[in-house]
Amino acid sequence: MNILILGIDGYIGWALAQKQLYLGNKVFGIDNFSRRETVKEMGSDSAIPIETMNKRISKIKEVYGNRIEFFEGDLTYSTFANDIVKKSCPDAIVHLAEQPSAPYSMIDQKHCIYTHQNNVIGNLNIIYAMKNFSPNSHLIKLGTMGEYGYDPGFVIPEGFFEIEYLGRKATVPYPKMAGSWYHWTKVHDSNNIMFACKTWGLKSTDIMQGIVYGTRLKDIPSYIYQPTRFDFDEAFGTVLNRFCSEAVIGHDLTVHGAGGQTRGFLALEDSIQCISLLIEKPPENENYRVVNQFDEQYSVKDLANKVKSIGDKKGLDVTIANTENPRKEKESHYYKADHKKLRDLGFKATRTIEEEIEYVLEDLHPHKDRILKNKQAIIKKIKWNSQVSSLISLNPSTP
Ligand code: USQ
Repeated sequence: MNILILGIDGYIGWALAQKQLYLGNKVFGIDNFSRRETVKEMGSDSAIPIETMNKRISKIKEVYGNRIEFFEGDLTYSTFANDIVKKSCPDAIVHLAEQPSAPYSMIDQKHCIYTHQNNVIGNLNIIYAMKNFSPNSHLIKLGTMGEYGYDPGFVIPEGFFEIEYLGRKATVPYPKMAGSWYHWTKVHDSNNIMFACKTWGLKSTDIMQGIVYGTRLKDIPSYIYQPTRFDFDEAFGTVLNRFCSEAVIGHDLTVHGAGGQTRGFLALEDSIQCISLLIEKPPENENYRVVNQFDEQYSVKDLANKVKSIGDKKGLDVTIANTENPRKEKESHYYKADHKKLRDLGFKATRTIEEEIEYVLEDLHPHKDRILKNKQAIIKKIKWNSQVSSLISLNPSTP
């Protein structure tokens, strides 16, 4: 199969590319390197060292020959989106090329607008490129569980649910109640994709993914596997990856408020497993399929306690600090979401979260100095309710 990975240089993209090559597929990848730039803007760097794309690709070619091709470019330019879709003749397009950070989108007006332009316009360009040049491809789009919101008060279904109103029943999309500008861009993308599937008969799986953590991929031998990036700064580090990085350098685990926020979580390995399953098994009886992609739910407090108990056993002497929550979130909330479809397709978690935390702590240990060097980037400075105005750039490149 030809797999086009948009955002191949990112945390998930680089791991997915290697898995797809390992499975025997041909990979076309694009990236504009904005993640490297925005993490630098946060005063940080990947804890695990990563190579330049040139080096990444030449090492990959030593193993897999010409089964990989890379193109640098920006999806907000429609000609680039068209060219890459024409060149790759993709069976599946995996769209990971978006600005992925909620805090980053909340910095100020400029970062909010950049996130919208990059995500919403890039996604529309891909939809149009598919319609015009590859209408039979399967678009696998990375959305987020955060599209639904976190405190709707009842169980979150997978995309659609049946309601009864004034005596009539209908199946409708579940209402979206996102909690950051970033999460809203994913809602806009979902609506646009749903409309394109309905109107033009395109085929897509919209993944509502939970929070991803971890460093490893099981199947690929370590002499072939090239590590993916691992962020811990306030914008691009997700909560469990941050807690592990904090534990390794003896920094307090930064639990927001009482840590009562609950989310669905999944290991990097399992995110790749799920996306690979979706590539293999496109939707059959529907054009627009929504899956909730996570393994288990945990509260932030549960995760901090797990990292403390595993870290302490390794002699790290982990401390937990409840800090003021910079976000607009409830202290605690009811949270339960369906996640059956991927299990029905064959998904089974590779490891327990405890095993994964142990591996992350082990993998970060040799790079402790890299985390210490950028320690100031851990501290939260971005607040949901204190936007400062700044000049708006309407240039769709990184701010
Ligand atoms: N949190 C802490 N301490 C920290 C960092 C975060 O208590 O040091 C808390 C946050 O307040 C929040 C929870 O942990 O309640 C999750 O925060 P996060 O930064 O790990 O996750 P989030 O901002 O929701 O976004 C991440 C990814 C995003 C993805 C999303 C999936 O950055 O790309 O879409 O997870 S989900 O959360 O299910 O929407």
